[in-house]
Amino acid sequence: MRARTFVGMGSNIDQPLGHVRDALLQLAALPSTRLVAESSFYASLPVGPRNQPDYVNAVAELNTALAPLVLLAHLQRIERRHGRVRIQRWGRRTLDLDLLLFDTRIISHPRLRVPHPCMHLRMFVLAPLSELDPEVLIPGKGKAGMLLDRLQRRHEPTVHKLMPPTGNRN
Ligand code: ROI
Repeated sequence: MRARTFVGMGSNIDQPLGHVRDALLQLAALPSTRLVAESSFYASLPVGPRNQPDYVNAVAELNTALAPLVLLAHLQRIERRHGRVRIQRWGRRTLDLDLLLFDTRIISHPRLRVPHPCMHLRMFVLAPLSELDPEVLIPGKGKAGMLLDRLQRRHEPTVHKLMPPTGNRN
């Protein structure tokens, strides 16, 4: 069985756009997986400590035959290839890949929680996700587009579109 999954990407050091672009190519090359769509690239203010550079964020839609924990292991391997080191909790990073959604499954495992906790509260996730599919359901929370509208009515915008997708789809 194949699953529709969404992966969030974020980077804020060491040429962030380059990290996110490369990550898209590496996602497209995963076994038993197709890169179905990629969002625009967004610039976003840091959530968490403010004394760090702005982020570049994007979301990729994948269609995969991999199991969630296998996909997670691939994402972590890609992060390591980008020299991912945790300098500080909630601090700057070369590349962060988050498994946001896996069909409409709710996964609660010591190494993986899906939907990604807090994704429904973060404009840097909801803006690119809604661009791909505003109707996509975040189980237990609602549709991405509706959640983004709600956030935008209550808060100043913290994200803006930087550039359109690169067209890596296969
Ligand atoms: N803030 C933004 N804007 N984008 C991110 O990808 C991001 N990732 C994180 C924390 C540190 C929570 N803040 C972020 O992990």
